[in-house]
Amino acid sequence: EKAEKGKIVVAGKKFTEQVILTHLLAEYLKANTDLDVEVEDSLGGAFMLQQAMEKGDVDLYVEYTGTGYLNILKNKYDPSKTPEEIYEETKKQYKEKFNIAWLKPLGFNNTYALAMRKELADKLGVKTYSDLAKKSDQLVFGSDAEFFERSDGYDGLVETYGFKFKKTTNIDPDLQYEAAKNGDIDVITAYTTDARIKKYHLVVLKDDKHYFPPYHAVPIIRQEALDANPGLEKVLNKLEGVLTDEKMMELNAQVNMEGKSPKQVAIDFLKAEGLID
Ligand code: PBE
Repeated sequence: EKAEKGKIVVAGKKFTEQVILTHLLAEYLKANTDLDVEVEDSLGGAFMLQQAMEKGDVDLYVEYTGTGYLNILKNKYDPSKTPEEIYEETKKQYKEKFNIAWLKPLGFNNTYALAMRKELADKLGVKTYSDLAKKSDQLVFGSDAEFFERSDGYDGLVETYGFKFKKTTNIDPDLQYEAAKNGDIDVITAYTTDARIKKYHLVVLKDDKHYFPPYHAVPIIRQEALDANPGLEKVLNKLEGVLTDEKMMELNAQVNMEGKSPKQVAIDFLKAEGLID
C-alpha cells in the first residue's frame, strides 16, 4: 500500500506505556497538523508492528532502539557500543532495508530488568544476575510470551548467565508486577519505566554481564508517509527529549496506579508541556 497524503495511521504495542505513546503521537498530530489521524492502539508486539509497517497498514509507532537493533535487524549486541551508536546504526539499517525512518528520540530508556521481591532477594543474598544464577534452581521465572521468542530474550539470557529456573511461565506484561508481589512468580522481566516496581517493593537486579542493550524510545515512520506529507518530520521531531525515564514512569503510574485512561494521560501531558492547546 502507498502512503496517503493527508492521512496517517498511528499504532503501538500492547502494554500501558505503548498505549499512552500511541495516543500521545495521535493527539499531538491532530492538534499540530491537518492530517486525518487514525489510531490503532494495542496492536501486538514488535514483530506484528513491523509486519504492519512493511505492509503499509501502519505508518507511525514508537519503537525502542535495542528492540529494532536485535530483533528486527538481527544484529548482535556488543556492550562496548554506546546508546548513540546503537541508535545511529539502527536508523541507517532501517532506512536501507525497510525504507522506515527513525526520528529523534523521545528522551527515555525503557529496558528489561530482572526483578524480584526485595524480601526474597535479601533472604537469598541476590544482588546481580550472576548471584541469581546460583539460586535459580529454587525459583520460578515469568515473562511475557514475546520475551521467550526474542533474540534479546530468554534463550540468550540463559546462555549468558547459566540460569536453571525450576519453572518458567508466560504472563501478560502488565500483570507481572502483582504476580511477583504475591509470590506467584519469583523473578520477572520488569520494564524499568514501570512505577509498579517501587509500589510493590520489588528490587531490580544488576545485569553484571551487560546482556540487555539500551532501549531508547523513538518514533519511527514509513518514509513514504514523510514524503507524502511535507513538514511532518519537522513537527514530529519537536517531540525530541520531551520525556525522561522519570516522566515516563510518572505517566505510566497515572494509568496503572491512579486508573486514568491512557488517552487522558497523553492529553494532559501534551497540554502541560505546551505541545497542544
Ligand atoms: N522494551 C522493554 C520492550 C518491552 C519492555 C520496552 C524494550 C519492547 O517493547 O521492546
